Amino acid sequence: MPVIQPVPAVAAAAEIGIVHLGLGAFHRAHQAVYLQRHHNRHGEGPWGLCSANLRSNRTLVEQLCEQQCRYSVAEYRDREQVTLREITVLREALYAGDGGAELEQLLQRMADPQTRIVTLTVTEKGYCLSPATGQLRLQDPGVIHDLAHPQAPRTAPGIVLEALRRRFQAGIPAFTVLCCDNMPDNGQRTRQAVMGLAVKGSELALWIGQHVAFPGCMVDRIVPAMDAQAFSDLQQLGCQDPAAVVCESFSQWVIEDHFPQGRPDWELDGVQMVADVRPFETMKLRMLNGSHSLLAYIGLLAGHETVFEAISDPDLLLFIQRYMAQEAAPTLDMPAQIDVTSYGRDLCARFANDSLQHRLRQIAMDGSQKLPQRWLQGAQALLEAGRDVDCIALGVAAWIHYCTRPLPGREAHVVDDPLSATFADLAGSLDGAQRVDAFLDLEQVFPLALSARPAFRDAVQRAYSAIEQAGMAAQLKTFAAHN
Ligand code: CS2
Repeated sequence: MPVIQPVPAVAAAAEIGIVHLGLGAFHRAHQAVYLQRHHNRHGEGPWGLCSANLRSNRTLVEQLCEQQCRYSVAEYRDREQVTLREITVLREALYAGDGGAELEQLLQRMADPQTRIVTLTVTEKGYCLSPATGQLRLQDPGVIHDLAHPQAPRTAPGIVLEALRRRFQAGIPAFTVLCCDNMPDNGQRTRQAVMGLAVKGSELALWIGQHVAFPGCMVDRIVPAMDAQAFSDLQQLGCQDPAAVVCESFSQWVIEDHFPQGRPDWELDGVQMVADVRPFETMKLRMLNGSHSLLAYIGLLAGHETVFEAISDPDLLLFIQRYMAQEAAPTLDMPAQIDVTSYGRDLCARFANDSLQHRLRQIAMDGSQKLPQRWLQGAQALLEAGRDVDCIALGVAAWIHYCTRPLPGREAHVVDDPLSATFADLAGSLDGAQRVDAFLDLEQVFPLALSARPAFRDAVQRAYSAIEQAGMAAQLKTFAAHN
């Protein structure tokens, strides 16, 4: 039976102090829940939330507006134990996708002196950076547009820059920018994207350099995309909310404590406020997200659909355990109180939560944007230390198969990735070892320092042809036999 969390009567009005870009399921089930806890303690206060979708899902914004921005979050510990929360801290939902008046409303909200923090979950590709190097991609159509029309921006960094320009010109103190996407050094990357769009050496650029804080943070909660099954499960619980989200009960947020304009006292709501977030971020990216991406490509090639199914495959479980112990953990440098082995054990238990339909295809999306921080930076460190990268090599080979060949036993599938046209070209003109070579030469994805290493190239080539010849399931058995 669900436990329904009552909303305290004080939780009525709050001034909007935080504007969020990217009103997806993750934001609704993570940041908004932390802010709700804060709101439940304080009631009225300066930290109400305004969240905006920049491009997709206008319908969700309309639904939220119809229901006074209230919605439900169902947190599943397992099939039996679920907590249903009502979120009321969202004060305003906006859609800026059509530019014009709607974008103007968002920019005004961001430029309002009450707004002191701007947070973002716009996915890795939303920052228009090269995933391998972190440099702004000057050939990106959104970047070209925003450089030419900075006051009518389309990209997330362009919107942040224009809002900051308005504050600068009006003499309003800057807001703090908090990136909540799964990127390495995500605060610095966001800074790089915003500064990359500003005119170099301009007064605005200097002001941003001096006054805008871009703390980094690590966010963690498994939030599958909503589907018919999830909505029907919610109906069983008596919840008919079209804006509802489902997620696991686990949640973690580690934030670099650098908010010159103030912040909610998040540490009282379970947030870890730290001086340096990078070890936590790297651990999460390589252990959790790295395993997720392995489960996605390898699992899909082995015939699985969901994370639960994939981790229930004993050979794949062994493979993931080996990856964590031999290819992720050795690359981490954690504070003494963090036990990486038990962190890994807990992750496997979270992946085995059978009440979530977490589709491998959801994770497989945008691989070109995800692989550098999840696998490749770690692979480079391993090779430099003279260690093997067999698990990562199998992952890369599986990714190339996934991007270029139909999945066994299924209809041709759509590869959802900003580089999908490039993948299709490579698949159309090259085969076997040449195809693998061409993928490894994609500089946006593979840093030169890694792709130039024969040991890495050979390991991926071997894994690619082994999958081609024997199939993924057999390949996993070989791994299991050598464990
Ligand atoms: C997943 C993440 O879709 C993905 O790529 O790896 O969304 C993952 O579920 C979250 O980072 C968990 O915190």
